Amino acid sequence: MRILSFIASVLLLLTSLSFLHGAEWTYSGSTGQDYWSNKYPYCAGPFQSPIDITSDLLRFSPTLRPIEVRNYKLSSKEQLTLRNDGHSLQLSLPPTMYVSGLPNQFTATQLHLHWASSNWPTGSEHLVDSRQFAAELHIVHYNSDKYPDINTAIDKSDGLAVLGVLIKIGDFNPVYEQILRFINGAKYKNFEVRVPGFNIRELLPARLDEFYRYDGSLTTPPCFPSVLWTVFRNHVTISHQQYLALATSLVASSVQDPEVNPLNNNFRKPQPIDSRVVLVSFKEGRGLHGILTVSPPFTRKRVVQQLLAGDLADLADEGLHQLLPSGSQTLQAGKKKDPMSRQSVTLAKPKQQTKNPSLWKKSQTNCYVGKLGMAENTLCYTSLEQSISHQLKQSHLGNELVETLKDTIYPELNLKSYLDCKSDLALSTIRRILCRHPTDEALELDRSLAKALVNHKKTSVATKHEGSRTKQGGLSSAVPQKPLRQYHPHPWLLPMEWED
Ligand code: 3TV
Ligand code: ZN
Repeated sequence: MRILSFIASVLLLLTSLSFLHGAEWTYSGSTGQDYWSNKYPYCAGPFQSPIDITSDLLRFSPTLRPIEVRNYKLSSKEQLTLRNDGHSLQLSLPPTMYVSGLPNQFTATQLHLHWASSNWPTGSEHLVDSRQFAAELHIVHYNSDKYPDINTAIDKSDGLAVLGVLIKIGDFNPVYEQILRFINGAKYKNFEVRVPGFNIRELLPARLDEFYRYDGSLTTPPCFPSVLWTVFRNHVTISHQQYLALATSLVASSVQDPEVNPLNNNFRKPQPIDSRVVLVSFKEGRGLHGILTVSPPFTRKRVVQQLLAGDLADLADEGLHQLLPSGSQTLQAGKKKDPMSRQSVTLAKPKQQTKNPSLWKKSQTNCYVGKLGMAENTLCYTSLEQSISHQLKQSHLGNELVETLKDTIYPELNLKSYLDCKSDLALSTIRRILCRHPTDEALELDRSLAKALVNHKKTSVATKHEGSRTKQGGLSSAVPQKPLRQYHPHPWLLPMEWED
């Protein structure tokens, strides 16, 4: 008897110690999102989610295939598990459900929700034109062509695909009620309740062919950049009462925990865009100004080829603007006919660095992060450049190597990334390529770009190594009067033979 009561006391002590230790991570307080990267370095890395989907990031892509959901209509005989995991309300999904219309087949594993509080119904993770919605549904899938299960896929660059549905408060939603009516059975952390199957398709908006697509991450720790995001353009509604049920019924702590924390405000704030673009499957603007078409691959290639070959007169007349990012800052033209005078230009925003760049790996859709790979895949340039430069500076390898990388590898990575519609082309890359052609045209083009970079310098606080700086720190022209050193073009920078 004594032994039993001793064991019981030890167990009790251990349980209370786990309370003292507290949750691994939370959305606010000392383990809140600002501190996630202390334990989960990817959370401060590149290509994080969610993002604010603003119109300057959008590129229409006619090649995006509509999402097709398969076996989403579940029989009511099928039993699903609704669980409070302390961070969200999660519903398990059977492996018969999958999506196609993506680069691989992705099998469903779970869905969950993000929301805010009862008095402030703005808890979506993705924002559209800086507008936050009441809540957001995520249906998580893993790449079942390549990986046997979610646990294997979760940290792989092409591992996950999440469908995001923006939720507004409006009409009562009978399909969301299929979940919400069981919410009280999942009141405390780790509580779960059985839910009969229903038609999961009806949780989604009617149109599955209109969406935003970008490469991102888990929005929760460990924040792996392994998610191909599809956020549907059209929202769904739930009633105010349904929203209140979500915002007020759940507790983030376990039933034994003396501290009772409401489970709400479980949304991550928008993350830096990191030179990414957001592809859109639809063209008509709905108050979205300036959805820019991705120039056809052929045009992109031709213009890049002209730039590499130094065919700059034509480029100045009609082509260079097609390389440039679009958006808020306007490039001032040189004296001659200026292709940029009618264009707006968005300049890359400052990037974050991960605490542990050595952990980086090939990111979601063909973007390599923190690792130089001679793969034919697109390499995401800006964050890569920053992480490598940062690492080299830390390891005292000196500027020479950084400069060589800037001259050779980074421009190539940026071009590849741009040609694959994953990012805009950094102005500094165009200027570095112009450097190779010390002609009048190059000089003139470069002056316009220099102005753009000056503006960029003024607005950017963190991108210290971007652009060409003199030793005194002033901005120099990218086109030297005489080449500073003999230039042997890297083979990658020779005019390419394009396949179409
Ligand atoms: F895979 C997930 C997500 F994509 C998971 S599973 C567990 C991660 C350790 C998750 F909890 C999520 F919240 C997301 S999300 O990026 O869709 N929010
Ligand atoms: Zn989520």
